[in-house]
Amino acid sequence: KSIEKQRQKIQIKEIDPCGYCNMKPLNEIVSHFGINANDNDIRHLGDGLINDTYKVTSVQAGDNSVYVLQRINHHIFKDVDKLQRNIEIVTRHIRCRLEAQGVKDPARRSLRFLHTQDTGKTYHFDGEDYWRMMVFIDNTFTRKAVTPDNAYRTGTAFGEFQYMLSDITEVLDESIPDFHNMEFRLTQFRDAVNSDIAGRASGVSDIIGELEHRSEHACLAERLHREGKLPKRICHCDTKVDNILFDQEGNVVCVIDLDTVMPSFVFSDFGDFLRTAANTGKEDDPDTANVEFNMDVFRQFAKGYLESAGCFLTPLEIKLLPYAAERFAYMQAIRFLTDYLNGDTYYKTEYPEHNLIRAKAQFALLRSIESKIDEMTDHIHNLTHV
Ligand code: GN1
Ligand code: MG
Repeated sequence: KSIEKQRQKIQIKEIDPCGYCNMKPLNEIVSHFGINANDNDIRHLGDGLINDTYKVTSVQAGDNSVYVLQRINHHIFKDVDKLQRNIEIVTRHIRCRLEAQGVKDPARRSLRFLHTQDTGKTYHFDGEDYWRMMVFIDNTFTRKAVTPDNAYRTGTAFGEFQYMLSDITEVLDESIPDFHNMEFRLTQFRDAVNSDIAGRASGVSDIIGELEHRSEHACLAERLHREGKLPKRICHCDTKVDNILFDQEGNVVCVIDLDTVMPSFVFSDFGDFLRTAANTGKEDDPDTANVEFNMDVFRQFAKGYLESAGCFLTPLEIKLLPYAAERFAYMQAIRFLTDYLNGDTYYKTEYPEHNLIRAKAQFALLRSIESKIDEMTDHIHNLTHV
């Protein structure tokens, strides 16, 4: 039933043909990639907040292929050339691995980007905006909600994604520098507290104190890395359930949304998924009594993740998976509160206290996670004996 709903949602979004973006005719844009499309064969797709996305049906004789066109948000991803280089390396590597394993239909299991005819690059710059095109993977669906079952499948998918990338020899760039660097996020936070540009710091001294109190523990990964005990690996860094394409039977087909793929601690993928998916409340729940850490989702996600990633993780990485959940609730509380103190310049807000409400909800989630660390540790131990 939920697949049917998703399908209806996708169809509704695809109704409105969309010939222009930012006053630019989109069929002119796609022609740089060698694709011919009429205005009404280009439609809005999905509801991403960062990039603008369109579905394009080619009208070329002999080619009724379907593609995805995206305008890349280069205010967030400032170096598009490096961004696309990362994505090309990763998708090529995954495809080679899948081909070597002899999996059925490797072309559907990894994103494929088109090259422009003029520069041969996988993006087109029109003097103002950056565009890219990829092949549309048909008969797949995204899901918004997390159940223990899709948490398990999502865990195996993100674990396998990391596993397939664990032997890449090229060095990838950070498409957003210091994106998941906790020490850097704390520096930004402390700068915001000290400059107090919006005059909001005195009203939130309690939560500032609570977060400061936990700051050393939150930076454990950075310290272990400096001591040479914890590696960085290629991670997805935006592990939401809606960044996975499922088929009609609920099997995982492909991991998408690769903009934030970069070197990070494996905790990024494990922790950020649980931060979003294992919260019984909303990310911005005004009633923190709704917010709790859902252990069923944790158990299923951890099981799936370890089944596919357990083979390459070090014992220390495995042992610290419960810390990963803490780290990301903490990091997001810091990021929301920083934005509140800066006068709401990064995240879109719907009302003046929105970022503070978000920070408080993330802090409530953190408290719940803290109360379950022992239970989580036991579960990981039972799965792996680490
Ligand atoms: C941003 O809007 P969304 O879900 O793509 C942010 C994430 C945060 C998230 C919090 C590039 O992601 O890191 O976890 O908001 N992405 C960026 O809701 O900053
Ligand atoms: Mg997405």
